[in-house]
Amino acid sequence: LRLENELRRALVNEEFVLYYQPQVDIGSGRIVGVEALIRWNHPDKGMVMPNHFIPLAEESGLIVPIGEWVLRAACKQNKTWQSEGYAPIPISVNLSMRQFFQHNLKGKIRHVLEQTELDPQYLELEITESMTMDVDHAIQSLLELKELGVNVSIDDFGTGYSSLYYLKKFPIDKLKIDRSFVRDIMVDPNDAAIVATIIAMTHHLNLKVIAEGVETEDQLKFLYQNRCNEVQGYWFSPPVDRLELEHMLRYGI
Ligand code: G
Ligand code: G
Ligand code: MN
Ligand code: NA
Repeated sequence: LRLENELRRALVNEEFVLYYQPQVDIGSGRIVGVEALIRWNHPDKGMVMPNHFIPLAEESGLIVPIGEWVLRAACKQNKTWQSEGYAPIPISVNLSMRQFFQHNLKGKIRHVLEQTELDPQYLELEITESMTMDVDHAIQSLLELKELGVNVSIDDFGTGYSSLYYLKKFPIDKLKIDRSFVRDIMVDPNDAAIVATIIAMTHHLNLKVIAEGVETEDQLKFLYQNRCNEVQGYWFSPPVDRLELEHMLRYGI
């Protein structure tokens, strides 16, 4: 209960901050997107990583107001970058299950877009496969998001409930290949085959694809040869604070 109360206080005192990890176009090396990732700048403990508080936030329901804070902060920051003259790029925000299924998700997101004046095409929402298990509900929610004009990607693709059924049924834009597959592409032929096949499939289905967790040049080469559009990972940059991200937006990675 103490952590839960601390999370409530953190919301009130605005102790959360966003970090940003660049998403890179594999052909040009340019930053074509950023993923917003929450951190907790705790008054005593310093910067606390999300795996230390997101699970409790999800259990307690606090993930809904925290997620709303993330959404608003990400949209606001992206709008600010555009006003400052940076080339417009989409910002990705992770949605939790509870957020995805909350009442009037569309209205809430529309409200944030209106408040921050961010063009919806520059917001991407990441959902996970587990959120698509209730197929009809998921399709309904996704259609509402599409009506807003935002983009939707499936995060950690390949690790969850993997029905190929929804890939043609669901109005999504992009798959994010989970880093557990990318990690071993150079050592495990099965993982190499899985990654190559996911990429080929996205091209046939007219979806975009990004590989997560790229840490080596060999992995990058493999992904390039297999026609992956975009990459994200420590090879380019870990998640960084606003100032470091702005430096990369200006001068490249
Ligand atoms: O860098 P990283 O340690 O940031 O993230 C760890 C985990 O926390 C990832 O699975 C990521 O999806 C999750 N996470 C990070 N930021 C958010 C957020 O804003 N909302 C939700 N729901 N999950 C997040
Ligand atoms: O689950 P999700 O993809 O939303 O969260 C992204 C998580 O992956 C964050 O914790 C981020 O710090 C981490 N991450 C990003 N790039 C890499 C990488 O190259 N290697 C590893 N091991 N983790 C990464
Ligand atoms: Mn993600
Ligand atoms: Na992921």
